[in-house]
Amino acid sequence: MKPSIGFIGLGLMGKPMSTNLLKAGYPLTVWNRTASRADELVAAGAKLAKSPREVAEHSDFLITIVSDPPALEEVLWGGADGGALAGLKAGATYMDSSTVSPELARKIAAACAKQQVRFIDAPVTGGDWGAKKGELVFMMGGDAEAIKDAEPILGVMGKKWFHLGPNGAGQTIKLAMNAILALEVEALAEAMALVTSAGLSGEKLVEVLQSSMGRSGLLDVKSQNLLKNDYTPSFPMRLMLKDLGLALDLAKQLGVILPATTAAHATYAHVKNAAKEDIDYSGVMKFWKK
Ligand code: NA7
Repeated sequence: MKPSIGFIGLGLMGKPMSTNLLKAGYPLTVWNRTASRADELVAAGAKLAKSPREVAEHSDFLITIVSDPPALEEVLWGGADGGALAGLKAGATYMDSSTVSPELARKIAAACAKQQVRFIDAPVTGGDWGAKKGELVFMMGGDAEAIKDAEPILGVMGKKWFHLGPNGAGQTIKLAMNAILALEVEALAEAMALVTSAGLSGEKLVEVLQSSMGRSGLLDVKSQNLLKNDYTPSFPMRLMLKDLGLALDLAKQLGVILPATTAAHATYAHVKNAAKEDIDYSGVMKFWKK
């Protein structure tokens, strides 16, 4: 029999991930702060819980994917009934796919160990597009056996997973990865500002880029946003800014200087603070558009 899955956080990423689990036949209990986001899943057969703790009580395997560290702490330890961790049974597995600090991942791991719960930090990459297609990539920290046992569930939501070390390792690699993505897109926006200011078209720059060693899957996708001035969120800028902040916090703890990430953080923060709506992080191009 398939294990019962609990899912907390039905945002841009969580909704398609949980939908895929339901389609694959897993008994699913869900909770989201804004309850209406669960409507379609409930109509398709998921159970709606009244609190994160109630989700955990019904789960052999719990998954969370919420915005940031404060949101995750609220879900795990907050609320009138004490939060999700208090509801987890001994022998259960808990996997967090939010992007948070490695420090928080280790704090959760310690709390889970006291309850004989196996904890995996497993942030993802692939955007909402990868989530919908079940083609996410998981970066994982934790116990090898827990990860091995999770493979059938991972296979429903993703196409690849990497066991990177003990708890916190998944989050560390994810923060480094996102720093690269933010810097790549910021570099493209900067170069586009340069060529268009010189009277040349951005299309020409992209055409050359795509025939060069500088091309990348990411830039192939994001260059189209920049050319069309369309910043509909796939990975929202507010979350990329959060990740750059987490990467810089980690760098500070480790005594590593990240000059390019520091500069990119300031540019993204400037655009995010001026933006009136939720935009994709490729909207960093707005820095150069009045
Ligand atoms: P979204 O689409 O912004 O979704 C965020 C989710 O987190 C959504 O379900 C929110 O509930 C939930 N949330 C936010 N704050 C809280 C608090 N305080 N308590 C409970 N739940 C909360 O983000 P994505 O799905 O794109 O990304 C999720 C994570 O994956 C994030 O860490 C990324 O960096 C990677 P709401 O529906 O707003 O009530």
